[in-house]
Amino acid sequence: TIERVQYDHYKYHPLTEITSWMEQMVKDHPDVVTVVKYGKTYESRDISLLKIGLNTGKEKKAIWMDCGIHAREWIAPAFCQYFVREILQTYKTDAKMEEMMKNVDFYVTPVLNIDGYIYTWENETTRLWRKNRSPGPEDCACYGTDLNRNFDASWGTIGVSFNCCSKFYPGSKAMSELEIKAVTNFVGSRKDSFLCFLSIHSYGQMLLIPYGHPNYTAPNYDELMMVGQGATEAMWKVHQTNYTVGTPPDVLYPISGSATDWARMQGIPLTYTFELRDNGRYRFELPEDQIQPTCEEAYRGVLYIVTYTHDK
Ligand code: ING
Ligand code: ZN
Repeated sequence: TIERVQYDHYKYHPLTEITSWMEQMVKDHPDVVTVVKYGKTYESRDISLLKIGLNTGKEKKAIWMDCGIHAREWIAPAFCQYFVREILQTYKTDAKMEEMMKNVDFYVTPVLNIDGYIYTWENETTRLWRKNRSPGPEDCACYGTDLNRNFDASWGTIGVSFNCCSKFYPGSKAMSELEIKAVTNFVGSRKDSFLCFLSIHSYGQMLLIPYGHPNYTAPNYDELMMVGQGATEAMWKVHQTNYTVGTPPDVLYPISGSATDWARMQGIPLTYTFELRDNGRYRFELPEDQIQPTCEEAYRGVLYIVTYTHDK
């Protein structure tokens, strides 16, 4: 008999392995998981998500999670994969998770910035690449747009640099990038079904709520803060890791054009950016022995938000 080797969730994986893992998830759970290709990257690779939920024949609500919008934040794709494994294991024995899987579809993109992610796997000199890999404007020799500055949300107004060599280059215009067109088309065309939009980054141990622009306040600011506090308390209980909740201008720096600001502006009520471990020691090169504890605590935080959203 052939014994299938277990996927090691506590290592970082190159894109080819993540892609075969996604296909394996569909084979292992054909009634619950499907792969949806919803766009192409600049280098013509497919952008795919896993749609996860129990088929009830009824119309379902939706929850969004993207990981790896920034190439070097390797813990983020690792978390998306851990999250998928956990919910697929839990719903069979846990009545609450089963209920949520009946009412909600989870749309999980393990790696959004695929070209950038592959580039960070090339060699040591490219390991800390952040942006995608589209060429800059004609008069510029540099590559890449910061995908988390390219959304149509006060685009280009704060926390960006129009030097196309900068890490924070927002692109030539809002939604100029294929990766962002893919997300905004997919989510925008079913925005009334999305209850919650989560975007996973590292590092800094923060839970960021909209808006990134200091001039705007979300209409449900109090709710976002309250649920965020609950999530960070749940995360603290796992390994006593501190996470700070707040808007980017209050706890980090002001920004424009982010995914979660765009999603909140679309009317999705609960949108959060997770900044996973660590606090600055290893930064984007979080050692593999921290993958498990980081995922365990982040899972509790996500579950807190998802449960609140579902029960509301
Ligand atoms: N940090 C985020 C960034 O895009 C952020 C911080 C995200 C601020 C979303 C506001 C909204 O700069 C990292 N590490 O990418
Ligand atoms: Zn990031």
